[in-house]
Amino acid sequence: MKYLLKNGTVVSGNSAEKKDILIEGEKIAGVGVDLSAADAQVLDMTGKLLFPGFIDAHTHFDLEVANTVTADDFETGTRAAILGGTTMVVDYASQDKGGGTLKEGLARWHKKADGKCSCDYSFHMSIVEWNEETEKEIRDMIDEGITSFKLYMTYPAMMVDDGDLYRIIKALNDFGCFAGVHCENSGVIDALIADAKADGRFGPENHPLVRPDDMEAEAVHRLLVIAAQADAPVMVVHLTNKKACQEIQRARANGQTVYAETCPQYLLLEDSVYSRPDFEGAKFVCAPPIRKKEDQDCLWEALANGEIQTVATDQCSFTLAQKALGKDDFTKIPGGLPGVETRGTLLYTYGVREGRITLEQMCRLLSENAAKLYGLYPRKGAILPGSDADIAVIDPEKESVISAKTHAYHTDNNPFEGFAIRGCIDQVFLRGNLAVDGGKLVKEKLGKYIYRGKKQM
Ligand code: DUC
Ligand code: ZN
Repeated sequence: MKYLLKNGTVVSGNSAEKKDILIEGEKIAGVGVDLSAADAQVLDMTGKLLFPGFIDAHTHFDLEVANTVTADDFETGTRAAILGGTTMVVDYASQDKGGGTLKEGLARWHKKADGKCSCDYSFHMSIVEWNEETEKEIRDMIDEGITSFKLYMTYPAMMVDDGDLYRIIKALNDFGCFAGVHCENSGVIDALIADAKADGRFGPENHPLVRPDDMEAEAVHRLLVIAAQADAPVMVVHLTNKKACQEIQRARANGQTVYAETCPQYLLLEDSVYSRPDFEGAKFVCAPPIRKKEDQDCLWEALANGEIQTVATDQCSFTLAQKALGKDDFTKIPGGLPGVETRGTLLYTYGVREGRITLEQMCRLLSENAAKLYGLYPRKGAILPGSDADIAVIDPEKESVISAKTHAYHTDNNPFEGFAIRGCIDQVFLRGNLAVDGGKLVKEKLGKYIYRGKKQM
């Protein structure tokens, strides 16, 4: 199939210009002014914004959390993703503690995802145990197209100690790979939870109190000191607050390579959500927790000045019935929020429209930088001849309001309920296939597993 997209504003990381795009089969065949192709279907894109398909490099579909499984699996989750302009997700596969291998973890995640995805997909590999065998498996993972890894400094079933953090970060760098790290201080969180329970405090309003910004910043600091010792780059995932940002600034000032990711919930929601009546605060329980206005301001500034490289979602959805597992004890509330469907339109509405970031920065944050970090550029993350024809089309004139009544997730609540959206996803091309048209999913399950190379930034 050939498409000629005429007169849209084509956005890249450094320009937003009126151009035509010619799509042939799965690829972009040409980008320029006044293109023509006799046999192509012509689509008028006047007034529309055309971005390289968004990449969400932080999702959790079909994941067991707190004795339940996320409401969205790869089928429903990637449907929501592509409706939101996301043409590729990088989910987290995981090794099992107690002798599990990386290969077993990868096979398990392929089983969850293969044949079910409506957008392209890959995995990061979570390393939860480190030994000689695991180290040997890094090479196997690279052969399988996995070049990024995840490490946890909290969650007993996942976390590695500081010594292994050092060893793993160093070994990954020797292979030209790196890890994204969940930074929170596990021991202090446990102690604060014990204090809350001893005081008889069991409601969701306690969630942010037991996972304070200082303890995230402390973990970021420790990670970065360890990374300096290993002389290796590292990424801080789901960065939430000002003090943690300052730790990253400090490390960079010392010459370290540090990448950072944040998520829309940390840019747009405040910690007062945890005190909403009738257990509504449970909807927002995620780790790290949602912070304060001054933290939001700091994160927006860091997006605008390039200190944060990507906005992902940490998509991890649960129904209200699942959240109610923690009705009598907030520590039993499964942690996570949905987000893949609204990341692009929220960033456009509250970032670009409100003058906090430019269209070009939005492109870098949602697509280009993730493609470069995760070894996909310029196949993904770019609208260039030879790139996959993954294109997210925004109609800036269309408006909507986010609601659980109309969203595509397999869940009955949305953390951004009631948020006005100005600029909706109109069309989405996935490798040359028109998968979303007029905001509706018209082609499902076209997603392919994508083998990734090494980082390019
Ligand atoms: N945080 C969550 O809230 N859910 C899943 C994983 C994570 O890090
Ligand atoms: Zn996560």
